[in-house]
Amino acid sequence: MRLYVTFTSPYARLARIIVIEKALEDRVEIISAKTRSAGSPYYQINPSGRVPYLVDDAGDGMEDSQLICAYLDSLDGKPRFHSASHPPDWAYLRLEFAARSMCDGIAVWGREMVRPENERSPTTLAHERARAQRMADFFEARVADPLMQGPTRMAHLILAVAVETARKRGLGDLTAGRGRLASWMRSISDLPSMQRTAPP
Ligand SMILES: N[C@@H](CCC(=O)N[C@@H](CS)C(=O)NCC(=O)O)C(=O)O
Repeated sequence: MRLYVTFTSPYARLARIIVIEKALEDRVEIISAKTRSAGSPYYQINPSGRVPYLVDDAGDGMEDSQLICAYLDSLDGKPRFHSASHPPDWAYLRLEFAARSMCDGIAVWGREMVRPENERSPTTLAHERARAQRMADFFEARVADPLMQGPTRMAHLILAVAVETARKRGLGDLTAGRGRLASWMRSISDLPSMQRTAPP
Protein backbone atom coordinates (compact mmCIF):
# COMPACT_ATOMS: atom_id res chain seq x y z
CA MET A 1 0.00 0.00 0.00
CA ARG A 2 1.06 3.58 -0.51
CA LEU A 3 0.20 6.40 1.89
CA TYR A 4 0.61 9.91 0.51
CA VAL A 5 1.34 12.50 3.18
CA THR A 6 2.95 15.78 3.97
CA PHE A 7 4.96 15.71 7.17
CA THR A 8 3.29 18.88 8.45
CA SER A 9 -0.33 17.73 8.00
CA PRO A 10 -2.08 16.80 11.27
CA TYR A 11 -4.48 14.57 9.31
CA ALA A 12 -1.67 12.71 7.57
CA ARG A 13 0.01 12.38 10.95
CA LEU A 14 -3.02 10.50 12.29
CA ALA A 15 -2.72 7.98 9.45
CA ARG A 16 1.05 7.67 10.04
CA ILE A 17 0.41 7.04 13.74
CA ILE A 18 -1.99 4.19 12.91
CA VAL A 19 0.57 2.68 10.51
CA ILE A 20 3.08 2.55 13.39
CA GLU A 21 0.59 1.47 16.07
CA LYS A 22 -0.73 -1.36 13.90
CA ALA A 23 2.78 -2.52 12.88
CA LEU A 24 2.04 -1.88 9.20
CA GLU A 25 5.32 -0.23 8.33
CA ASP A 26 6.39 -3.13 6.12
CA ARG A 27 3.12 -2.98 4.21
CA VAL A 28 2.63 0.76 3.83
CA GLU A 29 5.08 2.92 1.93
CA ILE A 30 4.95 6.54 3.10
CA ILE A 31 5.27 8.95 0.17
CA SER A 32 5.72 12.70 0.44
CA ALA A 33 3.18 14.45 -1.80
CA LYS A 34 3.53 17.90 -3.32
CA THR A 35 0.34 19.68 -2.28
CA ARG A 36 -0.87 23.21 -3.03
CA SER A 37 1.22 23.52 -6.14
CA ALA A 38 -0.17 24.20 -9.62
CA GLY A 39 0.43 21.26 -11.93
CA SER A 40 1.69 18.95 -9.15
CA PRO A 41 2.06 15.36 -10.41
CA TYR A 42 0.25 14.36 -7.20
CA TYR A 43 -3.00 15.62 -8.74
CA GLN A 44 -2.80 12.69 -11.18
CA ILE A 45 -2.88 10.34 -8.18
CA ASN A 46 -5.42 12.14 -5.99
CA PRO A 47 -7.42 14.75 -7.90
CA SER A 48 -8.49 16.51 -4.70
CA GLY A 49 -4.81 17.17 -4.01
CA ARG A 50 -5.29 16.57 -0.29
CA VAL A 51 -3.39 14.34 2.09
CA PRO A 52 -3.62 11.77 3.53
CA TYR A 53 -4.43 9.51 0.60
CA LEU A 54 -4.08 5.73 0.71
CA VAL A 55 -3.77 3.41 -2.27
CA ASP A 56 -4.56 -0.07 -1.02
CA ASP A 57 -3.23 -3.44 -2.18
CA ALA A 58 -5.95 -3.67 -4.81
CA GLY A 59 -4.89 -0.30 -6.21
CA ASP A 60 -7.98 1.48 -4.91
CA GLY A 61 -7.43 4.98 -3.57
CA MET A 62 -9.18 6.53 -0.59
CA GLU A 63 -8.92 9.88 1.08
CA ASP A 64 -9.69 11.44 4.45
CA SER A 65 -7.94 10.52 7.69
CA GLN A 66 -11.17 9.25 9.22
CA LEU A 67 -11.65 6.60 6.53
CA ILE A 68 -7.96 5.76 6.15
CA CYS A 69 -7.38 5.31 9.91
CA ALA A 70 -10.47 3.10 10.23
CA TYR A 71 -9.38 1.05 7.20
CA LEU A 72 -5.81 0.55 8.44
CA ASP A 73 -7.03 -0.26 11.96
CA SER A 74 -9.40 -2.90 10.59
CA LEU A 75 -6.93 -4.79 8.40
CA ASP A 76 -6.01 -7.36 11.06
CA GLY A 77 -9.64 -7.84 12.08
CA LYS A 78 -8.83 -6.44 15.55
CA PRO A 79 -9.45 -2.68 15.48
CA ARG A 80 -7.96 -0.99 18.58
CA PHE A 81 -8.74 2.66 17.94
CA HIS A 82 -12.26 2.31 16.55
CA SER A 83 -15.18 0.45 17.98
CA ALA A 84 -18.03 -1.00 16.01
CA SER A 85 -20.33 -1.10 19.02
CA HIS A 86 -24.07 -1.37 18.51
CA PRO A 87 -25.67 0.86 19.53
CA PRO A 88 -22.87 3.37 18.82
CA ASP A 89 -21.03 4.73 21.83
CA TRP A 90 -22.46 8.22 21.54
CA ALA A 91 -20.66 9.56 24.62
CA TYR A 92 -17.31 8.55 23.12
CA LEU A 93 -18.25 9.78 19.63
CA ARG A 94 -19.19 13.20 21.02
CA LEU A 95 -15.63 13.51 22.33
CA GLU A 96 -14.04 12.23 19.12
CA PHE A 97 -15.96 14.67 16.95
CA ALA A 98 -15.26 17.57 19.30
CA ALA A 99 -11.56 16.74 18.97
CA ARG A 100 -11.93 16.65 15.16
CA SER A 101 -13.62 20.03 15.25
CA MET A 102 -10.78 21.45 17.34
CA CYS A 103 -8.23 19.95 14.93
CA ASP A 104 -10.07 21.43 11.93
CA GLY A 105 -9.85 24.93 13.41
CA ILE A 106 -6.17 24.54 14.21
CA ALA A 107 -5.54 23.30 10.65
CA VAL A 108 -7.23 26.47 9.31
CA TRP A 109 -4.91 28.52 11.54
CA GLY A 110 -1.90 26.56 10.26
CA ARG A 111 -2.92 27.09 6.63
CA GLU A 112 -3.27 30.83 7.24
CA MET A 113 0.15 30.99 8.86
CA VAL A 114 1.96 29.42 5.90
CA ARG A 115 0.68 32.22 3.65
CA PRO A 116 2.89 35.27 3.17
CA GLU A 117 2.32 37.61 6.12
CA ASN A 118 0.56 40.28 4.02
CA GLU A 119 -1.96 37.68 2.75
CA ARG A 120 -2.99 36.40 6.20
CA SER A 121 -6.46 37.29 7.43
CA PRO A 122 -6.33 38.81 10.93
CA THR A 123 -10.06 38.05 11.23
CA THR A 124 -9.56 34.35 10.49
CA LEU A 125 -6.57 34.14 12.83
CA ALA A 126 -8.48 35.81 15.67
CA HIS A 127 -11.48 33.55 15.08
CA GLU A 128 -9.36 30.39 15.17
CA ARG A 129 -7.34 31.56 18.16
CA ALA A 130 -10.53 32.08 20.15
CA ARG A 131 -12.00 28.76 19.00
CA ALA A 132 -8.83 26.88 20.02
CA GLN A 133 -8.98 28.44 23.50
CA ARG A 134 -12.64 27.48 23.93
CA MET A 135 -11.96 23.93 22.78
CA ALA A 136 -8.95 23.65 25.10
CA ASP A 137 -11.25 24.69 27.97
CA PHE A 138 -13.77 22.09 26.81
CA PHE A 139 -11.15 19.32 26.97
CA GLU A 140 -9.62 20.61 30.21
CA ALA A 141 -13.04 19.83 31.69
CA ARG A 142 -13.24 16.40 30.05
CA VAL A 143 -9.83 14.73 30.03
CA ALA A 144 -10.58 13.19 33.42
CA ASP A 145 -13.57 11.39 31.87
CA PRO A 146 -12.92 7.62 31.84
CA LEU A 147 -13.43 7.74 28.05
CA MET A 148 -10.39 10.00 27.76
CA GLN A 149 -8.37 8.00 30.28
CA GLY A 150 -8.85 4.45 29.05
CA PRO A 151 -7.06 2.70 26.19
CA THR A 152 -5.95 5.03 23.41
CA ARG A 153 -8.64 5.63 20.79
CA MET A 154 -8.98 8.04 17.88
CA ALA A 155 -10.33 10.81 20.14
CA HIS A 156 -7.09 10.74 22.13
CA LEU A 157 -4.86 10.79 19.06
CA ILE A 158 -6.82 13.60 17.40
CA LEU A 159 -6.78 15.79 20.52
CA ALA A 160 -3.06 15.20 21.07
CA VAL A 161 -2.21 15.92 17.42
CA ALA A 162 -4.36 19.07 17.51
CA VAL A 163 -2.65 20.42 20.66
CA GLU A 164 0.82 19.66 19.30
CA THR A 165 -0.03 21.23 15.93
CA ALA A 166 -1.20 24.39 17.69
CA ARG A 167 2.08 24.63 19.55
CA LYS A 168 4.14 24.00 16.44
CA ARG A 169 2.23 26.49 14.27
CA GLY A 170 2.48 29.43 16.65
CA LEU A 171 -0.97 29.22 18.21
CA GLY A 172 0.70 28.76 21.57
CA ASP A 173 0.64 26.17 24.30
CA LEU A 174 -3.01 25.26 24.79
CA THR A 175 -2.10 23.34 27.95
CA ALA A 176 -0.77 26.50 29.67
CA GLY A 177 -2.90 27.12 32.76
CA ARG A 178 -4.80 23.89 32.08
CA GLY A 179 -3.21 21.39 34.44
CA ARG A 180 -5.40 18.39 33.63
CA LEU A 181 -4.93 18.77 29.88
CA ALA A 182 -1.18 19.29 30.44
CA SER A 183 -0.73 16.07 32.38
CA TRP A 184 -2.99 14.14 29.95
CA MET A 185 -0.88 15.45 27.05
CA ARG A 186 2.37 14.36 28.70
CA SER A 187 1.25 10.74 28.82
CA ILE A 188 0.08 10.60 25.21
CA SER A 189 2.96 12.64 23.76
CA ASP A 190 5.31 9.96 25.11
CA LEU A 191 3.86 7.29 22.83
CA PRO A 192 6.58 6.18 20.38
CA SER A 193 4.10 6.65 17.50
CA MET A 194 3.56 10.29 18.55
CA GLN A 195 7.28 10.91 18.95
CA ARG A 196 8.17 9.32 15.61
CA THR A 197 5.58 11.39 13.72
CA ALA A 198 6.32 14.76 15.35
CA PRO A 199 6.12 17.55 12.74
CA PRO A 200 9.44 19.00 11.50
N1 LIG B 1 -10.84 16.01 6.34
C1 LIG B 1 -9.58 15.70 5.72
C2 LIG B 1 -8.71 16.95 5.71
C3 LIG B 1 -7.42 16.77 4.90
C4 LIG B 1 -6.72 18.08 4.67
O1 LIG B 1 -7.30 19.17 4.80
N2 LIG B 1 -5.43 18.00 4.31
C5 LIG B 1 -4.66 19.20 4.02
C6 LIG B 1 -3.34 19.18 4.80
S1 LIG B 1 -3.61 19.43 6.53
C7 LIG B 1 -4.29 19.23 2.55
O2 LIG B 1 -4.01 18.18 1.99
N3 LIG B 1 -4.26 20.42 1.92
C8 LIG B 1 -3.85 20.55 0.55
C9 LIG B 1 -4.89 21.25 -0.29
O3 LIG B 1 -5.91 21.69 0.27
O4 LIG B 1 -4.68 21.35 -1.49
C10 LIG B 1 -8.90 14.56 6.50
O5 LIG B 1 -9.30 14.29 7.65
O6 LIG B 1 -8.04 13.88 5.94
